[in-house]
Amino acid sequence: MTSGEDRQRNIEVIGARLGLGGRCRGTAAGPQAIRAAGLAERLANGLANGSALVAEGSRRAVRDLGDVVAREVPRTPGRDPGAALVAEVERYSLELRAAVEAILARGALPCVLGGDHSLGAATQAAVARHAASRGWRAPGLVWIDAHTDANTMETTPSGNLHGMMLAAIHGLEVPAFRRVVEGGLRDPRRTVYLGARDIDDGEREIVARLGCRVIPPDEVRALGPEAAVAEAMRVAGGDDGRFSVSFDLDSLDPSIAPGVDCHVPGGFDWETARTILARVGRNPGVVAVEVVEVNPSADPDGRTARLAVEAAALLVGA
Ligand SMILES: [Mn+2]
Repeated sequence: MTSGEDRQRNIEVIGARLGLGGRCRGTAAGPQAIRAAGLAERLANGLANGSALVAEGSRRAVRDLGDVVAREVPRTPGRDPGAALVAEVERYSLELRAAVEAILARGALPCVLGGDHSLGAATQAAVARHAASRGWRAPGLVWIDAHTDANTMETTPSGNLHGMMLAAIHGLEVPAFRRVVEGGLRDPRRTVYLGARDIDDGEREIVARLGCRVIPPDEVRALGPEAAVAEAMRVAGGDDGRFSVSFDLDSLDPSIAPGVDCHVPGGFDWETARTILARVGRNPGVVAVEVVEVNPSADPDGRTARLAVEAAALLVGA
């Protein structure tokens, strides 16, 4: 990895207009809400202010590719979401995976806006597939979330696919993501969860068996955010330093970020999250960024979307 080169990567934003994997469909409008809250302006200002450090002519550009759009299909009530929904999530995920792989092939930094977290199968598989095409090992993963998203169809209490994509990406069988993760599996020993505090019993067993590192909010508070994120990046970075990062707004406390799909008390305050996000964004090993689960229907004053803007900007180093 050549850090100087990596820090000058252009940024390509892509929206995942997807809500099929969640409890409600409101997150499909997340990308538009993040843009409306000023993402382009924040990125432009952040990069302009940092440009004194960068040689003239090498300023990083930002390009917004628009959205990858899921079709509306009905969900079957109960634990099995139904064949139609599973088929659409698979079709959608393959389209998004190709789009993220194309960004990586251009040498740019993908910034994926969501959208329900099932989109992570596509983003994270794309990262590993791109790495394989370069002869690199699969990068690690820093997953900032109230949840571990590691259920399978056998363990899920809800049947919602946004809670299963990391089981698939770590090699467990989840039919909706079987094709999506082909060639794109990740090494669970390089996956670190920051902020997980709502973990189902079956998931807890899976995450422990896989060997993922879980740093719950209490441990982040005990270590301090600087030390916690340093540990997360050390484990995820492995020998080569490369990792991707996924930021679910529900990692924040619902009192400051109400506009999400699943509200879990006891989350990060903004100062803690800001410290973590800024530290990640300064690491030259970051290969892809996701900011997900913004639900505008639960965010009437737009405060969660504004935090998502700030999170995205910090994660891409702007
Ligand atoms: Mn979550």
